[in-house]
Amino acid sequence: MAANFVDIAAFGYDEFFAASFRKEAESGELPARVVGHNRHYYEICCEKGRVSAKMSGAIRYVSVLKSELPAVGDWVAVSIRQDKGYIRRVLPRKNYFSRRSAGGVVDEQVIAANIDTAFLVMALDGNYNLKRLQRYLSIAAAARIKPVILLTKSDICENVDEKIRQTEAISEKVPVYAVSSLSNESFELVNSLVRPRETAVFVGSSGVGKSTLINLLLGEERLATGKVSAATNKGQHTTSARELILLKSGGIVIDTPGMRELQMWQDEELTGFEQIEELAKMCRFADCLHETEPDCAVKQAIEEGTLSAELFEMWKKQQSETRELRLQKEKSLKILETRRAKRKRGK
Ligand SMILES: Nc1nc2c(ncn2[C@@H]2O[C@H](COP(=O)(O)OP(=O)(O)OP(=O)(O)O)[C@@H](O)[C@H]2O)c(=O)[nH]1
Ligand SMILES: [Mg+2]
Ligand SMILES: [Zn+2]
Repeated sequence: MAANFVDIAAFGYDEFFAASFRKEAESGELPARVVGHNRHYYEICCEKGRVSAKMSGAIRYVSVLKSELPAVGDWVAVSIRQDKGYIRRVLPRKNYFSRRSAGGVVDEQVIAANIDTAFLVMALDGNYNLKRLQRYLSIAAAARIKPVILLTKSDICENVDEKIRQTEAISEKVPVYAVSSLSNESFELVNSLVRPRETAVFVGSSGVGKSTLINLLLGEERLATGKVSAATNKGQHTTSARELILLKSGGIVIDTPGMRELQMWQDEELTGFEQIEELAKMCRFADCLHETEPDCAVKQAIEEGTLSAELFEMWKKQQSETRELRLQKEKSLKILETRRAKRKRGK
């Protein structure tokens, strides 16, 4: 354990977390931020430095949902004994980026907690896919996290401006930037988007250049970066765990492993479809499904070419996925609540 005193405010500790820490603090406990974890240990930073920590039995016992366990970016209360940390409690989160994790029971997996900016990273090669981006935008909106779209590998794309326009067309007011890890301007740009004591998470498919960008910000090859096999365009994930890193500029970034599939968990909110919502107000029927109803303003706009048919298809797909997810979630929560009740009764 590093002996020097660390100022945890540099990691983003503020009055919001301090207030909830004080409320239940027991003697000997310290506030700490989770900066990494693997199967067995968490890595945390507290005023005493960086420490390996384990979850206390109590947390494991009371946590029924995966999302109740500590995640990277969380503030936690720890007690430290012989240079080892024990995480006693997860402090309430300001927000978190999560996805649905499949298994026996549908559960929620927290990707990163307490985030100011989510960089939605998509490469300007075969990875470019507006449907996927739409999904990331919906997750960020539902989580109340400010998104910024980074289109990477601009150096190998021939129609960057066109791609920016297409992206802006589905993302409304969200800023869109094309970047290349080879360019100094991109460094300046991304660096300016991560302000001191603010936390930015990088999310996106494997191989889009998340770790390469973070290395650029760090000014060193600290994170491993990888090659995507051109033959399959699959490659293996280079980054295997989430990690929180303090930049020299004072900003805080979280690297995440590429996600193959991303499904929403938090209260679904469809964004980027404002145009459709506006049009729907002008349909003859308030509950118009925009299918075969007469005087449907949405269908009419598609015919007139003022609404993109593609955007409408995306909206329909997300609507039905949202409905299905809501049902599955209700079912899973019931199972999990039963489990929680049984534990409380000591079974
Ligand atoms: N041409 C070009 N290649 C890039 C750029 N950024 C990253 N790459 C390459 O893309 C590959 C993948 O980069 P990574 O940074 O490992 O991607 P990642 O998003 O961290 O991937 P995972 O860790 O698997 O999620 C590497 O071979 C990089 O050199 C870029 O701006 N331009
Ligand atoms: Mg990586
Ligand atoms: Zn309609």
